Amino acid sequence: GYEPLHVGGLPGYLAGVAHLAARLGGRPEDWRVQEVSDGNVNQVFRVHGPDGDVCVKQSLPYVRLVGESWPLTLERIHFEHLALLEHGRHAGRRVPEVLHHDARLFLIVVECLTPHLILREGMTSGIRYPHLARHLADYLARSLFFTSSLALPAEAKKAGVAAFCANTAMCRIMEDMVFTEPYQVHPRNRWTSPALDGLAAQVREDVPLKLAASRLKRHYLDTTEALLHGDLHTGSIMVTPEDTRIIDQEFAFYGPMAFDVGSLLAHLLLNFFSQGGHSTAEAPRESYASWVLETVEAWWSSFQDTFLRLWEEHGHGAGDPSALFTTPAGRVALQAERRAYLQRLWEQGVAYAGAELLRRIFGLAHTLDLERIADVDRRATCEARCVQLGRSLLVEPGRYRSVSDVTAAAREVVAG
Ligand code: SR1
Ligand code: MG
Repeated sequence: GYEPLHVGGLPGYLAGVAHLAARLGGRPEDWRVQEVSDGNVNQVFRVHGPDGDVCVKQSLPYVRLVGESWPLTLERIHFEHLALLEHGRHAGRRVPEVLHHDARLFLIVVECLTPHLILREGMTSGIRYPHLARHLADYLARSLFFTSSLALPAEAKKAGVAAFCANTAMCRIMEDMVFTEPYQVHPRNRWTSPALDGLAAQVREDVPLKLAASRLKRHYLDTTEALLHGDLHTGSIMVTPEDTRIIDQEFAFYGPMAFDVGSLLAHLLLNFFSQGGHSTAEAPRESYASWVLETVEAWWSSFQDTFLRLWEEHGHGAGDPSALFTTPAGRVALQAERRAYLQRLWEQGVAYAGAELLRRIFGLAHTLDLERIADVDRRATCEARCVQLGRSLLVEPGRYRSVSDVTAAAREVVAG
């Protein structure tokens, strides 16, 4: 019964779902449908009616970025639906409200986020978001903590792992594109300009780098710590100056918390490095670039505070050790253990951030922060900076004990 929907067919479909028709108001002929597909894999439409609007997202049987030559299973929308519900329970309005799920057509309908922009667009245009760091920290801490064994009984945690274990096609994309393809000659790889040919070749010959990437791939494959977003970059976040919403959960699965941490860190750094390419004498970007790094620091600091508070208040899961530490000395040991947990998460996140930075330069999926830099040489300079820091983060994450170690290194890379 599956068929991909088109602009012309959507009003007829939505008219058959009473609560969506009521939300839109008026008659189907009055509804305006716009295709707004922006991500790499699915198709997305906004539908506007006289009384309201909705957003329709549907799986295609292939990767949209590439086309029918790269077939992809349709099930990803079910995992996105499940993840939206689960993360919505913990992070509330940081994720969009689900209005409808159609298992036959492999589609979901969610609230339309208006007047939100994709964060990557906003940051590439130099817009500041004063609440971004706190909102991202809150979303990430809640979505990870409440789906982990720190909060859940063993049975519930294992049921969660089982519910998402079949999102294998999407995990396979990441396994290949993040941890493997950038380190070999591969037909999907591409980069901006011949100026990067030498760096790409160095990456393929770099034994410590390839060992670090392959170890991280095993960590990604073998860890079921929490329900991840699974593709948490600035293109999966929609914002206004007041609001922050996390979208595009089609890669959701139980994996290492550090994968989400590292992905977000990488894309904030990538935007920082792109600012040099957008800077002009009339509109310099130094101050904006500093804001980006301040946001990184504020985000991680707020994440730690929130995660520790959640652990203190809701740490009743099978993996929480607090019942063993009831004496005053025990409480001190427990606090140290919690800080060590976050330190390990940070350093693993640093390594994942390194892998993400590298694959966004040499792999198939690039980002508009860098692609919008019109001058190819300036762009290649920014990209080489991503590679320089990315390699160091991936090979020597232990050098970056704190978030300020990373932001200082990013500044040093730019200063040369
Ligand atoms: C086929 S392109 C897939 C990439 O786009 C998504 O945003 C993910 O990052 C994935 O690696
Ligand atoms: Mg996406």
